[in-house]
Formats: sequence, structure tokens, C-alpha cells
Amino acid sequence: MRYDLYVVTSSELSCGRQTLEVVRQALAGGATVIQLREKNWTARALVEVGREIRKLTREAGAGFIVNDRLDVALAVEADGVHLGQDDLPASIARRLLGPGRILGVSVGSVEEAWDAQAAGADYLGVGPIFATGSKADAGQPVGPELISTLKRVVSIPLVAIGGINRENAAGVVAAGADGVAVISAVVSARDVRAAAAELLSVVEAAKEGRKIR
Ligand code: TZP
Ligand code: MG
Repeated sequence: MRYDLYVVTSSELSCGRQTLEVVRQALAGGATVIQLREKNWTARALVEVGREIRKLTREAGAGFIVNDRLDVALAVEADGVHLGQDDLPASIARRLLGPGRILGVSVGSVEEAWDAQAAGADYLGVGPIFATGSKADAGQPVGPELISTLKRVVSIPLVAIGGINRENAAGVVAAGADGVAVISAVVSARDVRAAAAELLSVVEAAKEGRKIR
């Protein structure tokens, strides 16, 4: 999976546009992963939209991850599930998912990162890197410094999340992130496709720069 531009959905932050339309535009702009994250939807709604996102991501060659719901992830044949520190424990999720699907875990400290990797996580969502208005209980920002620290402590990919936009994404990648995960910078943009394309080009340029230095 290419984690470069990991777009997380939120119908509340999509300015009245449907999640599926936002996903279509984000993929057109080059999003490399879509995460279906709709905290107030029923399982039925998640499955209905999830099946459509599965088709769109497959056509685009992008990854598809479901937030919180391992059952929904399996039901729609997503590539994997993303879990937080209050969700199903990572070791149990790993067992239920089998080896073929991707397990992502949110971490905000070295200890959480270490535990998640030991439990079988395939990648870590690290954050919140910066302050964010998109998640009420996000906690205190950890800064790009945690990315540089974790780069030395764990071996799985690191996806930075929280308050990331086109102005600060390059610094996060320079710190060692394998990709950036965003909600508002893409789903709340007036032109979702253009916002995704621009952010992707910032990430890719920063990765190029990292290689040269
Ligand atoms: N987890 C940590 S911060 C965050 C999540 C889901 C919200 C990210 O949203 P935004 O709009 O990209 O800051
Ligand atoms: Mg969760």
C-alpha cells in the first residue's frame, strides 16, 4: 500500500457533499488510500457506501481502509481496518483479520507504537501532529518530532495525522512520515480534486527531497 496521501472521510466536514462524491474527487486528485470514517452511520449505511468505495478504489488502484469496524471491513472486502486505542485490541483484531488484511493502529506515544507493532499492526497512524478541529478528543499535539522518534523505534510505515495541510505537509514528510492522512484539508476544500492533487505533489516532492539529502 502507498500511504502518500491517505484521505479520511467525514460527511459532517464535507460541506453538504455526499461522502461518495468526495471520495470520487479525492481519487481523481490522486489519493492513494481512502479511509471510510463516519462515526454516526449505521452498519447498514457503512456497508452500502463501503461497497461503492471498494469499487472506486479498486478502479483507481488505491487502498481502502475502514475505521473502527472490523466487521464492516470484512463485509465490504476492504484492504483493512484502522483502530484506535479504545477500539478492539490490536492483537485480537490481527487474529480476526488474518494475515492477508491490513491493520492500522492510532498511536500518540512511543509506548503505544511499540505495543501496536508487537501486536501485529501493519502501519501506525501517528498524531495528532498539529492541533485539529476535526476530532474533539484528539488530545494534545505531538508534533512532527514524534515521527522522527518513531522512525528509529519501529519498522512499520508511519502515517501522520492531525492538522496537516499543504503548508506543513512537507515538514512532516521530512521528519520521516511515509504518508499524510487528512480530513479537512481535502474533504472540506472547495475543489476536492485540486486539493488532493496539490497535497500529493507536496508529499511526493518532500519524499524526493528526503532521498537527495
Ligand atoms: N485522528 C487524529 S487527528 C484526527 C484523527 C481522525 C483528525 C484529522 O483531521 P484533520 O482535519 O486532517 O486535522
Ligand atoms: Mg476508532
